[in-house]
Amino acid sequence: LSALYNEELKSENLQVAETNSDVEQELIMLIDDDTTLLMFLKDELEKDGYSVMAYADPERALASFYDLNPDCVVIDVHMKSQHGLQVLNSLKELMQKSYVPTIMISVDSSKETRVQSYSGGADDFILKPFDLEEFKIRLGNQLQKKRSIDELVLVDELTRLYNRRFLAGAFERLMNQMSRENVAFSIAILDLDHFKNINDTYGHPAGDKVLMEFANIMRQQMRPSDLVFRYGGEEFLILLPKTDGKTAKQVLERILSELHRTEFISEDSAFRVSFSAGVMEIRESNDLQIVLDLVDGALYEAKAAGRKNVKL
Ligand code: GH3
Ligand code: MG
Ligand code: MG
Ligand code: MG
Repeated sequence: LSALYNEELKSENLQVAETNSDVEQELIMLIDDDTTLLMFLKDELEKDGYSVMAYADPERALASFYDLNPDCVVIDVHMKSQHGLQVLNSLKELMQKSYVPTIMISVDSSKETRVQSYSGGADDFILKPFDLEEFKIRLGNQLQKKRSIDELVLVDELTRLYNRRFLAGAFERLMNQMSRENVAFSIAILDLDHFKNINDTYGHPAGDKVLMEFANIMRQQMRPSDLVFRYGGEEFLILLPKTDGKTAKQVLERILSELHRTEFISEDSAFRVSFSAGVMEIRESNDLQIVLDLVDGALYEAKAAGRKNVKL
C-alpha cells in the first residue's frame, strides 16, 4: 500500500515539476465572434494543456499579437466587425517574416473562400461545424510544423541577429573557454524603454524600423567575437567573451549614447529611443537560467532607476 502511495506521490511531483518549469506551454490565439464556440474551444484546448487566448473582437486580438507571440492563430472567416481574411492579412503584416501558422475556420465551403484563405497565406482551412477530434489533430500538426521550423532557425528575420535558440550552446562554449583560459566574460540584457509608446504613437512599422536600426548600431559597436541575440520582442542579449563587467558596462553605455544620438523620422515627426540594461560578469561556472535571472534583476534595477542606464 505504501509503495502504491509513493508511486502516486512521485507522479504527482513529476506533474508539478512539469507545469512550472522548462516545458513551455504552447499558446493558441482564437478569434471568433461566436462566443459559444469560442468558449467551448478554449475549454477543450486548455484541457489538453494548451494555453489559450480567446478573442471575440479581432481588433483586440491584433493589438495583443506582439505581446502574446502565439504559436498558432485560429481565425473565423465570417465575423460581424471585420472579415476574417482581412484579419489574416493584418496578421501576416504583423508577423513580418516570422512564422506563425494560421488556421481559418468557416461555415462557407465555397471554393472562393477556400482559395482566398490559402492565397492569403492560411496554413489550413477547416469547415464548420467540425469534429473536435479532427480539429485538434489538424491544430496539432500545425504546432508540430512550427516547432520544427523554430528549431531550424537560428537567426531572427527582422534584425538578422541570433535568436534565443542559439543562446544555450553559445553560453556553454563561453563557459568552457572561461574555465580553460581562466578569463571572465560578461552577459547583458537590453530592453528598449517605453517601446509600447513608440508603437502606439508612430505605428508598428516604425517600431520595427527602430528594432532593425538598433540591431545595426549594436553590430557596429561590438567586436566581431561578441554575440548579439534578439532575446524577446524588444529585448536583446549580448555575450562578450573575455570581457570583465566594468568594460562590458562601458561598451553598453557607448551603445546607449549612440542609440540616443540617432534621430528616427516618422512622417513629419522625429523621435529618439533609449534602452535600459543589466550586466553581469561571469568568472565561475554557473547555470544559464540562474545567470539570466540575475541579469534580469539588474535590468529591473536599471528600469526602476529611471531607465536609459546600465546596471552592473
Ligand atoms: P519599459 O520601458 O518598461 O520596457 O516599457 P515598454 O513599453 O518597452 O515595455 P513592454 O514590455 O510593456 O512593451 C514592449 C512592447 O514591445 C510591446 C510590444 O508591442 C512591442 N514589441 C514587441 N515585439 C515587437 C516587434 O517585433 N515589433 C514592434 N514594432 N513592436 C514589438
Ligand atoms: Mg462568425
Ligand atoms: Mg520588454
Ligand atoms: Mg521595453
